[in-house]
Amino acid sequence: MGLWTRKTIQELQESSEEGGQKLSRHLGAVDLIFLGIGCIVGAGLFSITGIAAAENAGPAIVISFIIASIGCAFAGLCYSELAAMIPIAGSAYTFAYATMGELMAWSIGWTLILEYAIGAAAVSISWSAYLVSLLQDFNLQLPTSITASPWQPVKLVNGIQEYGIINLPALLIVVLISIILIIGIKQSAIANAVMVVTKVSVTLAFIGIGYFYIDSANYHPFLPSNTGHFGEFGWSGVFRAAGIVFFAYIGFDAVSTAAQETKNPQRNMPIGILGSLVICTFLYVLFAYVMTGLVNYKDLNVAAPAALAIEHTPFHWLQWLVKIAILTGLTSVILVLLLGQSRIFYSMAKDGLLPAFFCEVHPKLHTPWRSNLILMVFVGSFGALAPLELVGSMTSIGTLLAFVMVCAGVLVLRYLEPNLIRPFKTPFVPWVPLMGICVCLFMMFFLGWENWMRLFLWLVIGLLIYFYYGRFHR
Ligand code: ALA
Repeated sequence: MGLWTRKTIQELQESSEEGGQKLSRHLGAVDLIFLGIGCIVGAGLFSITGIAAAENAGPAIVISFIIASIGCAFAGLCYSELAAMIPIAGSAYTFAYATMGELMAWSIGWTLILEYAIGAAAVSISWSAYLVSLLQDFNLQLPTSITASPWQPVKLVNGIQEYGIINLPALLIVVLISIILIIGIKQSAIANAVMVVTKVSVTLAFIGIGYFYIDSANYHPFLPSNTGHFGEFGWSGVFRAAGIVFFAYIGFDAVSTAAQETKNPQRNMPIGILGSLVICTFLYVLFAYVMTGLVNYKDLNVAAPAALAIEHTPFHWLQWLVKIAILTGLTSVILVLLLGQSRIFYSMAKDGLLPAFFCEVHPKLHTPWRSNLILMVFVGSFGALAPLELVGSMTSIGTLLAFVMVCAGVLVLRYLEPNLIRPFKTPFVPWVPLMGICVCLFMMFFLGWENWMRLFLWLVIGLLIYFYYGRFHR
């Protein structure tokens, strides 16, 4: 047993079906596309787009969305190959165990915390902003001190900037969802479909209505010139914004965790992963185009920019409907991210890399309740105290690293086990995985050194835990 010990695909399949818990294959391609969109459309579109347009790219944010989608398409093809071949919940962590060994699997599992847990915190901050904005429509004004982080500037109506003390609504939604997860929730395909239809309808309505009120003056300049600082407008800004709005695409990889429950994963996994990506790319580009056409990009640095954009149409009454739909959509994303995180912790604890209480299932509720409680405290604290930009960028850089490893995993496994049956093959290997690695690294590079430092620190903490704990308990 060494750092590079790999689990064979057969071992992974056997351990996933231990105890006779075999999941039934009932999901089809359309279900997977709904699942994908359910996890994907959220804070990235409804909040982060505005911030990235205001600070990095201007209206050229639409180009950033296209660049991010290209990286995701390459990674999506690699996810499809591994998910069809290793159809087990655990996502990139499990793939890494099969391809690059224990140390890499641990590192990826550790990195996935940035994607799922920190990602959930980011979405909770966006949720809070939309709640505050909705309450304002009903003349209920919550003070900034309890609705924003101490590091998040909030622009008041009179133009004054204020900082908060704690973001209570963000904390509240994390607590509520954690309680639901502990009690046990069976997310039916129908409930998910309803939320997706609501979210997509609102997005389409925003695009359809907003299009007619675009002020073309807002597109000049389309690509504002660089301020002299790397990543602030100009092309470096467009690329940095691509790394930031990459957040909006996160979630298509969560489709791969449903591989075990999918009929004919060989055909349906790629359709689910890539189909949801294509639909979201289409929606995102149009949404960003309309948003930056309605509001001058300089004014979009608010946490609820879609609401601000609607104020620029005569349909003010639509605002609260749109906000309720966005709140529902964001709730589903937080739920799926927290659920996914507890599943990944569960797999890691089962392998002994994390303490056993992470996979302890409540005898009556049948949920990993301790894991959910710990996550509630961790994610809740980030939601309550961190600014959206910080957690959003950390989520993006962590997820990009996981995608790089998944692309590399395809190459490694093709080399080590060329004869394995691959129900779905990534086309043009090695080029597609290599392009995936390059585009994701490229976006990571533009996220700036502060985020690299945070990622580095995070990995160092992870390695310390592995060398002082995981290695002895696996
Ligand atoms: N893609 C998800 C969102 O934007 C995480 O909220």
